[in-house]
Amino acid sequence: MDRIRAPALSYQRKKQKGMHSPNLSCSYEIKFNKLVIFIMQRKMGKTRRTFLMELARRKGFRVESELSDSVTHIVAENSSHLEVLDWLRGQTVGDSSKFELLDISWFTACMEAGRPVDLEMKYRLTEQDQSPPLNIPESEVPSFIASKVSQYSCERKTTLNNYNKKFTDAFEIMAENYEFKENELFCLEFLRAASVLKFLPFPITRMKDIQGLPCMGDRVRDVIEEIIEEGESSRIKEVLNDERYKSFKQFTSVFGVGVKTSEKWYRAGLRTLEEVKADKTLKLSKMQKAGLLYYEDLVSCVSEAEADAVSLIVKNTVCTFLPDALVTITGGFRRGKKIGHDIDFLITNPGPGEDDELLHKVVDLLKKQGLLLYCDIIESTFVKEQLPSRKVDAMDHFQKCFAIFKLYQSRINNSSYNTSKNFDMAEVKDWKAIRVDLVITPFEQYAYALLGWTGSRQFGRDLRRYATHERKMILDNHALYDRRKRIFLRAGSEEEIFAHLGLDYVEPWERNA
Ligand code: DCT
Ligand code: MG
Repeated sequence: MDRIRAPALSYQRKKQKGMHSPNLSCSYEIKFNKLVIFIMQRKMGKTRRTFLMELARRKGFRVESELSDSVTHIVAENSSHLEVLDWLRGQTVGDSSKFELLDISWFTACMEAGRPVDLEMKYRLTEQDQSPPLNIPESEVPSFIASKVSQYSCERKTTLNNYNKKFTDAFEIMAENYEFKENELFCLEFLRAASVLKFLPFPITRMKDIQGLPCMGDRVRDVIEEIIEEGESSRIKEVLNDERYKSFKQFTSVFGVGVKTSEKWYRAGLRTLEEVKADKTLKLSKMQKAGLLYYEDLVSCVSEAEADAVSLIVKNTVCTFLPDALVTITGGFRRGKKIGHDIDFLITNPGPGEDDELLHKVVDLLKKQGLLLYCDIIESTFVKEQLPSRKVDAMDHFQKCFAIFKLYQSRINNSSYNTSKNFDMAEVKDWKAIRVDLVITPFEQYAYALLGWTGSRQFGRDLRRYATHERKMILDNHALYDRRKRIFLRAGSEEEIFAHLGLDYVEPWERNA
């Protein structure tokens, strides 16, 4: 028997190679007369449907392009029993109960077997399909109904417990590749899909598991399908082997290097960081020079113990000048992550009056103590009463400092730092370079700044998108503006901001979207 791959996969391969759709005028001998198949285009797309129909005909099945009373088996993909019945109600056929309603997995099994396979329960679309897939942990079942999953991550509670890492890692590689190509739309498509799968309370093992979920476009589904069927994705492998991706990945891992600089270096013929370092004609910014100088330390992750140690230094230094100041760790560490690429701090003064010089004083003292390897202070560009920014990824207007701290091992709790005098200290590097962001915010904007800087990035993007599209409001890291009432909505806490938006409160550790 000519064993074939699952049809979806062959379809993908053809699509990758840019092959044309098969010639439908060919006629094939019908081997299985007892059944007449109709494949629903809904949630499948025309090209895939055409391909599957052709495949089945080639295998000797009778497949109708139009739904008629002669059809016996209806095949649907990513559709529930209820959705198929709804669709059938709109068609001009007699009694719809005469059709066998089947999931695409039945069709796939037939194609693999080269003959019609039994209509086992697992292939049938039944009313029970409205309930979640069988592999969901019992305790999670009541809270999970795919069609109720919001397209906005701010309406989902996403902890760090990711059951679908192999898919979300793949999506993040796809997204990164599109980011390098400055294709924002496709990049966001994969980031949103990754965010939905991070929320799922079970690992997906079959296409049916993503049925009804938002943000599962064709490109995303193709990757999922391949990983389910083959354990890995050929697209991801292609990206990981792509010369441009590999170079951009290296370049953008340097502090101060973004897509624009990477593009410039790549166009200049540079491919690796060694080549960048060796090229004396390149004009590097101060930030990029520091990024290259401390590269090894900066690419190694920051641990929680290191974050605590830096936090102590920052708090002590700030309090020397403003004893009542509030210093808060934000970013991934506030969301409960155990490691990060940097440490983000928000600094605010709840007392009366502001000290515009605070950040400069803090930085000067840290420098004097030999604790700063690099710093770049950006002054505030905030203008009172200006409308929040509509740009989803725009930088905010706070005064801030992008720094590299010199963290001595001796300051880290439980460090394995060896204080023995037996070896020559001059030979040993007893510190680590650590990326730190210090952000100064006026107290009345603190709640908005905290919400924005806690992230995750995707959570923040969706909050802003939700505010714009669902509430006619504009949200950024400084304020929330109600466009209908034409007023700014004040908030003293994150809870109040969620309430203004009409959203249930989401705890920081549930924002890992
Ligand atoms: N953020 C922001 N404006 C910026 C930069 C960041 O509002 N100009 C938000 C988005 C997420 C949060 O601040 C922290 O940013 P990162 O440090 O980049 O992300 P992270 O979640 O802390 O992740 P990591 O662990 O990699 O640092
Ligand atoms: Mg961070």
